[in-house]
Amino acid sequence: MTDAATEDLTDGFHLIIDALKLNDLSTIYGVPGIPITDFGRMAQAEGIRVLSFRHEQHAGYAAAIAGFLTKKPGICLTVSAPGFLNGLTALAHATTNCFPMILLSGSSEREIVDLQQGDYEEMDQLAIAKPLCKAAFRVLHAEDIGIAFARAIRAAVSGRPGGVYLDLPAKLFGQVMDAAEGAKSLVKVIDPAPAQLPAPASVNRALDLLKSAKRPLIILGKGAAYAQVDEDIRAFVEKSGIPYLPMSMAKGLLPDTHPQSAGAARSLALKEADVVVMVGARLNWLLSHGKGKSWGEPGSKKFIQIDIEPKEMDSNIEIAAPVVGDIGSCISAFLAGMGDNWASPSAEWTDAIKTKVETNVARMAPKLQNNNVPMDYQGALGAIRTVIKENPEIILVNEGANTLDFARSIIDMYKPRKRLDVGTWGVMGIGMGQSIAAAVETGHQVIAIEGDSAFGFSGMEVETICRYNLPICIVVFNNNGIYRGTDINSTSDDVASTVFVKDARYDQMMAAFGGVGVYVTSPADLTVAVNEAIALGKPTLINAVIDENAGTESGRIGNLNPQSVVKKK
Ligand code: ADP
Ligand code: TPW
Ligand code: MG
Repeated sequence: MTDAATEDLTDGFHLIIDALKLNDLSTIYGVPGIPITDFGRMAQAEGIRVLSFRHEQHAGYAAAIAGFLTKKPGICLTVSAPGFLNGLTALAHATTNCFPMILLSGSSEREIVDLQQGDYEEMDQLAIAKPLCKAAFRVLHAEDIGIAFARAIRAAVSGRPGGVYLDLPAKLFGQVMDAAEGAKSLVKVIDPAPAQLPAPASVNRALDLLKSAKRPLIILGKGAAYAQVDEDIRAFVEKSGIPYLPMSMAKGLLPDTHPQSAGAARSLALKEADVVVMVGARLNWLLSHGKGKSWGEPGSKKFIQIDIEPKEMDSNIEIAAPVVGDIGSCISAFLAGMGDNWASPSAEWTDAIKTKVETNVARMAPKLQNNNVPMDYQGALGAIRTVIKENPEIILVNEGANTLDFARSIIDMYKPRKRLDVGTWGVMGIGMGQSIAAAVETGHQVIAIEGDSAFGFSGMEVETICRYNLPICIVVFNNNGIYRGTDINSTSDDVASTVFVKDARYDQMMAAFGGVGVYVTSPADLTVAVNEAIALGKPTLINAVIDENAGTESGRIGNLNPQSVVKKK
């Protein structure tokens, strides 16, 4: 029992803390205020790590990525109405990305909210959260706190993981109950994410199809990284002899330098494959919905899909062999079913991919070694690529447009769950939240490679990073704007809408809070600065000056911009 007012009594505050602790949820990311300020203090006093942010959205992104990294729901804590709304973007992001997260939010008095009588921060938060998450609950009575947390935890991590909202009205915190009864009301969730075994017939169907393939391909997605069955995934890929493509956050599940990686021959692999095995990856926009030019001739391929969510099957195109279950169970069933004499694909196919990989890697190599001033993306990222190669434990956080696309293809990852980025939505603003949670949850050094625009979305959290003295090195790729710093507006005195203050000194923001700020203009100096940051393990921001002509509009996805038929002035 915790330290309540009297020995025999407990209250909502303490029951919530006890429910979290009982379920090994030991970190809260949030912003304090009415009605949760004292709750944060008490949680801290009871041994929960309470990390205060400067804005709820970033606390939410931290909780979401903590969920991805740990397979336990990341906890975000917000105040009512405006704080809740600030946290909601991250809750929706967690749900979209299949990351387990619980948004705990204080709320105003039910009676006043429901009669719309204008309470302090009045809002019907439960109704607003519902469409944006997997499940949403409200607790009105202290004796229901145990069950409410059990339901929230189970909803977040079982099946397809996602975001859960738990509404905590102000009155709940102070509700008193008998301490022994309270303790009994708590639930330690047993087997929160039960194994979901695939039907044997579905595995056989998939393996028969795979056996018949002439040009098979495996695509690993962030669901495969989330599953934390790294050895089995590796065994499956290696035993099959099939080339594989990692989606962005699945990079490093096998080292990007693995001989079966088709990463540098992506276009060829997608176009020519005849059977594709999707492992924890959706056929959404990131894979052109499984159709279109990048996938070669229409009808030229069949799909095997491993996913825990049955409704994912046939979402965009027909899935010839759906395998529904958790990835650990599915992959071990595949391994068992493949036996010891599985025939690798023909050398004709694997050599074609290998040759393409080698050609593309060789073509890129000299560009990555250039020492141009001002820097281009290849020179700057070539420098960081080497640092990551020498320090594969480092977690890389990455956002921006060109900064994202170039870093994803240039920087090899060597270990699972080391690359964290904008995810399914391509959202800007995840940078500092993800960096903070990555450092807090793993204790590893973090390097955040940030477009100057991307960084701005969460830049104030450098104070949070300094306050907790976290080993985070932010590298701002400063090209004076969104995509490029060169746009001109010739119709008024306002600068073009994609252009920022030229030569801004982001490094001074870090220095303002006691961290290390560095200004670099060459790849050689960038290498020195990043290595010094790692050696020091202190908050560092490197302002890396990038040629403002270097990028392209929207990076690699410029084709998604709608076109006007009206001629530009
Ligand atoms: P990516 O963006 O890397 O392509 P997605 O987020 O689109 O990956 O897809 C991840 C998929 O993985 C989701 O469809 C989700 O249901 C699935 N998934 C997540 N965790 C598991 C798991 N443990 N077992 C099986 N499937 C999972
Ligand atoms: C929440 C739209 C996509 S990429 C980007 C924006 C604003 C910034 C690109 O510039 P940056 O990178 O970061 O300087 P670089 O290297 O190309 O110059 N709001 C949200 N999410 C998205 N995706 C946007 C806006 C966007
Ligand atoms: Mg930029």
